[in-house]
Amino acid sequence: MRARFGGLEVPLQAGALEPLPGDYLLRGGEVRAFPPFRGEAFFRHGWQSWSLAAWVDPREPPKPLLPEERRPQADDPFLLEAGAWWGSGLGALRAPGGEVLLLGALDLGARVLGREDLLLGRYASGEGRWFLAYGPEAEVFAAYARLLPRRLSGRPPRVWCSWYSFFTEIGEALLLQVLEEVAGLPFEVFQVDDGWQRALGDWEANGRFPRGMAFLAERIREKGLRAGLWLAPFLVTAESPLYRERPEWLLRDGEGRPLPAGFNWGKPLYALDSGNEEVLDHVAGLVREVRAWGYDYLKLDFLYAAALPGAEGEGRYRRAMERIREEAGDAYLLFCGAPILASLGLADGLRVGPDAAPYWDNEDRTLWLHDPTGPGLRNAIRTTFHRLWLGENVQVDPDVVYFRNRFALLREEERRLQEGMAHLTGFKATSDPPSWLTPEERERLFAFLSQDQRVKPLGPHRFQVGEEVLDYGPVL
Ligand code: 9PG
Repeated sequence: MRARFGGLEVPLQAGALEPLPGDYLLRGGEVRAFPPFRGEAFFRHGWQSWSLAAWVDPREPPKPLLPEERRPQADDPFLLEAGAWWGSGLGALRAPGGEVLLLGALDLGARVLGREDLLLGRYASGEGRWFLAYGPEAEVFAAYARLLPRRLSGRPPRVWCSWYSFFTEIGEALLLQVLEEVAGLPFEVFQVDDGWQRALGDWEANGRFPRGMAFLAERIREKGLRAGLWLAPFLVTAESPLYRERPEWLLRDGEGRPLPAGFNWGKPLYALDSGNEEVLDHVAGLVREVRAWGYDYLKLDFLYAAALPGAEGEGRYRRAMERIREEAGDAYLLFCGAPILASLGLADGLRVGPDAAPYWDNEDRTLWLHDPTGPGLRNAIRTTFHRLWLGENVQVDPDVVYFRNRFALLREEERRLQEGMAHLTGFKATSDPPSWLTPEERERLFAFLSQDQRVKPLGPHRFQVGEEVLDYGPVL
């Protein structure tokens, strides 16, 4: 079997082959495409928001991400443990002339291996459809994206989020103060992040929110803002009351042990079994409750937990998220730590990279732990940049921009690149409390929120953004 793209012939192994206008549709549980050129770079697409998406050297095998405990929250563990370059859902090879051969799954649960001489696509179970295209990078990625689910409504929101300045150290008094400070800046959403809940799995206000979460939502709405709330609905730790009270709700491995879901907040993480109807009722009840409190912007985080152990769990994940989507009605749902392709059509907003941080890179983690998923602008920009092609399917969230110099180690060019990502995607957020800003910084935040800059591509990595030219090449 062969696919023909102008003068280029690509030998294939697949169950079936059908020409689409200009491209091809393949079928099969496993398909192979043998490029008639040596692939100079492989586009490896990480599984979820924080997982690496980048062009890599197919001749240099990936280094194992450390520590092992973090793998389940860094990527589909299979992709990290295979010892070769595997990606989630799609993969592409760049030809010496710069053209790109892309193999992308059209059904859930797919992985793609890339070598200089091969693209191999495999569904974790059963058969499925594949898209194959060759041509200029932007065109083949856009053609693939057109075949994926879409959900786009209105312009992306402008968000103040508590995480990147206060982390879990939030409370009612502090947030009411910031709420006063943000008046006069054109935000639309005031989003309370991690730190309000009693424990993972125990989604009631803790002692630092003495008047409860509905009270805070009312104060936010009085200011003309939408109230936003963070939840990690499928995550628990061994200290969560749910862990003891509902042991049958835990996702378990073949030997009956709770399946490791990562390590964070100094503790091992576990997942609720999203295939269990009672778990879905519980999560739907949670969404109903926070909506009744007055929150209509929900940041649903660590969602990969509902899809573990990896690609195998994507169908189960999607059914769970469909249930949440139904329950949430017209609330804005921002998915985070979320399997990317399995979230399309359900999420309003989707985080497409690692967390921003007020520094460029944590070099120990990059160098010794081979971990491109940790917080830092370098990691956030690199992976987000490689997912901008999803911008017609979902509002892509590049994470927050920093305007403050207080408690920050960023250079001017680094800030500008991150601010540029917000202009490229239209998704504008910050965690800066206005009282931490100098008058000039506040001016800049005001301009950021109130003016949409015109974006003009000047090359594959260069953009004119308003008056500035930004070059992302060196970061990628
Ligand atoms: C709250 C935070 C913020 C943030 C989210 C998410 O890989 N990790 O260990 C890892 C931990 C936390 C994390 C991202 C990755 O942050 O992205 O915006 O909501 O949770 O705890």
